[in-house]
Amino acid sequence: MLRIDVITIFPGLFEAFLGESMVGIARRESLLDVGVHDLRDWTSDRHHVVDDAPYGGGPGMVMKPEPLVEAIEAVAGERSSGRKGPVILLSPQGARLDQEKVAELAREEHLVLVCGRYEGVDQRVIDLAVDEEVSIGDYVLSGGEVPAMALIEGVSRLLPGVLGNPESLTTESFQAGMLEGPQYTRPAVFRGLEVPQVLRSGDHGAVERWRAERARDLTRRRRPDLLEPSGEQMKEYTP
Ligand code: 4GX
Repeated sequence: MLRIDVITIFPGLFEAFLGESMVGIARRESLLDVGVHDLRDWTSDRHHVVDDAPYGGGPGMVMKPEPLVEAIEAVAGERSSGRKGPVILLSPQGARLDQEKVAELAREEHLVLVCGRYEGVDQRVIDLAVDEEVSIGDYVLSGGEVPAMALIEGVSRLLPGVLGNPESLTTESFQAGMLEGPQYTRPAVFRGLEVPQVLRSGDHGAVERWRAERARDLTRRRRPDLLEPSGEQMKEYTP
């Protein structure tokens, strides 16, 4: 079973998320274990302060190192001595999260997710206690909590036994690295718009070829970077 521990100053943000949908099911079926920890539990001052002004001046605040390093070491162990998996800081400075990375993380035994707020964390936290930095994309959020949830959801659905339908993963690996084409369900005609005839033909081979062509076409038009045959952006992943 995968264990994920989250360190945050907003543990309440995770409550509904962890109880609902596939993540909730995975936890209830003991395929996933998640612990959420309030960083303020590792403060020792009366006001549970976790931030301070940046050296050198400038706007905003920085997360101070003492509570964060204490929390990480309490939850993950020390970097030298026998951690069971990486400590990951969610950060715009991190390596972009993609499906290959999600699949790699799903094979770990233990993940510790550190959610930063404010302008970021004291660099010594990263130097002393963080193994990797991960970003979910080039846009600015207010904290690492939503990125942590994105990572947890991506990882959870790859855990063995989580998917109700084990075929979904096979289909996905076949479609690996491409966008999915259009999907339809009943009714066959809705407000004058028809479901493509091939999908109702019962010809499974024709359906498969049509879907492959729609996927390739859409990917070429919307995300040509995913098809680029040579170069850094072409990535293989196995769920
Ligand atoms: N993908 N943010 C983190 C504070 C912060 C800054 C630096 C650690 C280091 C984000 C993203 C993101 C905003 C979360 C700044 N913490 N994280 N936060 N995009 O924008 O991961």
